[in-house]
Amino acid sequence: MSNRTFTMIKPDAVANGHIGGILNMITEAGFRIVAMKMTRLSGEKAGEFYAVHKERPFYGELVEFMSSGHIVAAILEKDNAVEAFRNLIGATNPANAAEGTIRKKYAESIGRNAVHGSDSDENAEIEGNFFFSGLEKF
Ligand code: DAT
Ligand code: MG
Repeated sequence: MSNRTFTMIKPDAVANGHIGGILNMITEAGFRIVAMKMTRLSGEKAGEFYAVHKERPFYGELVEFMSSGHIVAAILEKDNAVEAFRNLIGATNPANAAEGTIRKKYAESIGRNAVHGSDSDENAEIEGNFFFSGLEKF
């Protein structure tokens, strides 16, 4: 088990002014921010990032949404980071997200759900490398 994961604050949460609130929940939960940047994905880049979902019915909507505005990408560090961060963000659908989770507090819907969190150590590495060079993540 690795001690790093990757997150994005999604366009809905950025547009609604929740960057500060979400970063506060992340640091209060004991994660160290290793690397962070605010940027915007083109449709092509969003499609590449979510390529694993390309056969799913919501793929087009997902790519359009994720390229609709700015995002904040970050690499986070904590013991058992992937699982600990998935617990902090809560269920994909905010209607099912537990009290105290980021999605319970900030997500608008299953599609506009405020944050991304990697689902495995392997994907955390791949996704972190998608946004950050080696020099940016020490
Ligand atoms: P998660 O982000 O919790 O890992 P996922 O990997 O299954 O969820 O899906 C990636 C994103 O795709 C998710 O955060 C929001 C969107 N999505 C998933 N299921 C959806 C659905 N049924 N309708 C619309 N968007 C959906
Ligand atoms: Mg996922």
